[in-house]
Amino acid sequence: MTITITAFERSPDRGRGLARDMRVRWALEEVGQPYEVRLVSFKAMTEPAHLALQPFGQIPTYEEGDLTLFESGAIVLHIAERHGGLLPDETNARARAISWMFAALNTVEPPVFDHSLARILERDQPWYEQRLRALEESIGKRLHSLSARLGDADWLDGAFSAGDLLMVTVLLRLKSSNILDEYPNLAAYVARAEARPAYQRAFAAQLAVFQAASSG
Ligand code: GTB
Repeated sequence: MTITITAFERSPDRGRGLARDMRVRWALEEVGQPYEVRLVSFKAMTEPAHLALQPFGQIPTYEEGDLTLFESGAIVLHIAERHGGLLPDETNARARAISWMFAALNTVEPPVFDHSLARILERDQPWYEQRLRALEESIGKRLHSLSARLGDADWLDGAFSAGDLLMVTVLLRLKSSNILDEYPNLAAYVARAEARPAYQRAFAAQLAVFQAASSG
């Protein structure tokens, strides 16, 4: 059955792989599932056809036969459950990998995402510097704990899993700041993940969308 996901027709990240279709593309590449991409404009995202797939008018979505999913974390979990390679077989190890998926999205992503939004949208506010410092403090707390847990391991809990995939997509948002430099093991963790052939294929595919839009 054909898998179709949605992505920005023109991603504001200019092909840096920061929009949330990237994690879905990467998961599909890791498990070797081919997929098609339907590019949507900001206008189309507000229209009924897209809202029927994604009630909040966002990307990504996932369609496979009569199954439609939204929320990138749920989509990655679905892919990991249906195909081998992203979750361990052993029950407890599998549950721990899923804990890391939730940790990435619920514990680490919120301050990281708010920080990147603040840098884009709140620069002109009189309280900008104060807000940035507060967010950096929150991020620092999370990264300190994550770095301590990772130690000198390659991945968070044994083999590379969907937990690592989501965590790395979150940490990648920090690349344009110098925040990760303070945590060499986390910077190496991100680099290790970026070197995975599946990541590189996914990155190239989303970059090609930006390049095509720029040349058209
Ligand atoms: N919780 C949802 C999920 O995980 O699927 C959140 C989805 C989401 O935030 N989608 C964003 C979106 O559709 C795109 S990824 N936004 C439009 C809207 O809400 O109206 C977030 C994003 C946007 C831009 C950049 N960037 O330019 O760097 C990076 C990430």
